[in-house]
Amino acid sequence: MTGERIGVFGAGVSGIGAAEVLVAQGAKVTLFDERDDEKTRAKLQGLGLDVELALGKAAAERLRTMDKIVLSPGISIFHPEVAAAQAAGVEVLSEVELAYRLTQANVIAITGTNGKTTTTTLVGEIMKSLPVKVAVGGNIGQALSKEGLAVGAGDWLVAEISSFQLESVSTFRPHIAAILNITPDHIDRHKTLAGYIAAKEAIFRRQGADDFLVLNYDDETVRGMAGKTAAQVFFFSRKTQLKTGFCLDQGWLVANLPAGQVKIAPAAEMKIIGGHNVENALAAIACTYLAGVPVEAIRKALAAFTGVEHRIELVTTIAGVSYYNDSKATNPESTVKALEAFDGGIVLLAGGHDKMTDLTEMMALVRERADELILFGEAEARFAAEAEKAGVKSIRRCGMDFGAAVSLAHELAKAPQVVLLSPACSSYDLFDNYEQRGRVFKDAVRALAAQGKR
Ligand code: UMA
Repeated sequence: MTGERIGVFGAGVSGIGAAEVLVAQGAKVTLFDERDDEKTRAKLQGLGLDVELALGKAAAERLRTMDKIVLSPGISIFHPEVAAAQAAGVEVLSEVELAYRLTQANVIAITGTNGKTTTTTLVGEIMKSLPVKVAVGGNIGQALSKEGLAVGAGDWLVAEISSFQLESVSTFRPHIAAILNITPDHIDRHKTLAGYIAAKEAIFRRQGADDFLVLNYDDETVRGMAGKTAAQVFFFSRKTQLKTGFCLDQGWLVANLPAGQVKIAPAAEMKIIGGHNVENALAAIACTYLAGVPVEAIRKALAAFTGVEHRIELVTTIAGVSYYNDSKATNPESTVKALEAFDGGIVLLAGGHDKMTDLTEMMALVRERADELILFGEAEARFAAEAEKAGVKSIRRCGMDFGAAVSLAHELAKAPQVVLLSPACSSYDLFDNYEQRGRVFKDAVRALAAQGKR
């Protein structure tokens, strides 16, 4: 791309990463963003990148004068200026396609509606036991093009891939791809469920007989993709004993292969909990086993993995009570997932900025699985009323005092109960973001642990 005029559209994480990489390759880069305000301008100028800035709605018209456009995931291929440029013969590629064209490393790519980040992180952790370099990036929050240049031939690039990023790929061919599950999502962007599925399928569209495709046998849509690929398919299943594939057998995560069974790890050794995490672990095991990681190394990395920060993350155990940080749960659906991960005995911390969501399903599960519901933040009154309506046993309110809520949970919880922060609300009433809320929770829990009161 040396000397080419490349327009990078979107000056977020993805676009800034792509611009950096392209400048280093000797391209003439114009960085487009439809936002044009002082803050954006100052931020972009402060990066010190050797790029031309084209900010504002009108500037986007110049996209059609570029040789190529690298598209950030948040921008649709149906964007009028992108469509116009394409019609004018300009090649449009996603930032993931750019990453693939530039990297020398072997690629493992993971997609699905849910569980992508946990599985990608776990795959990265397991791959790090190999004596080569491993980089992790993509939808997980790092520009894949930058990560892809940090690793070389014989190394591995582990990529979390969203449907957005698969919209404009043309040569992308991961050596190992995994599809975890598909439920309707991002329909506003892809127009139909079929459009969303078609975007996801681009992850394996160019794979060949030397490549591997890992599919969830328990998900009918995903299972059906086996008939659409040239790659070698390996299924994983939490629910079915597969003749060939990765599944559970008498408490062990196993690989049933033509040559016989390989026992990988006892499920009880896993620190990440819940049925969905068994699926994530099986997918990660399949990817890494196929990449050649020795069984002992997979077992060790899996046993050490405490999950992704802020997603049912085990913080510590105090006097037999385990504390989990699920601050990423900013809606009731996510909190339902967390509640389902435990059989019962939950001391639940919930509340925050009220998004006026429907709490019916969540509160029914709170009644079933939580011994205590401790509420905080702006949503407290509505949550308390809904909980009462659902027949939740014990409801306590701490107002705007998050610290008091954590202390109360600590006071009330007795082993084998667990304390779970899974707010079902956004954090903006008391915190900058959910990450800060999670960190404040973890600090408070660790301070209580250090006091050694119980
Ligand atoms: N912009 C325009 N015009 C538009 C839309 C956006 O100019 O029509 C500009 C915005 O003003 C902004 C920039 O584009 O400055 C933002 O680009 P972006 O939305 O692609 O965001 P990035 O910061 O580049 O982050 C993206 C992914 N975001 C999305 O897919 C929406 C991140 O995934 C990803 O981690 C990052 O690249 C690095 O690869 C986030 C996400 O929400 C986590 N993903 C979705 C999901 O998981 O459901 C798919």
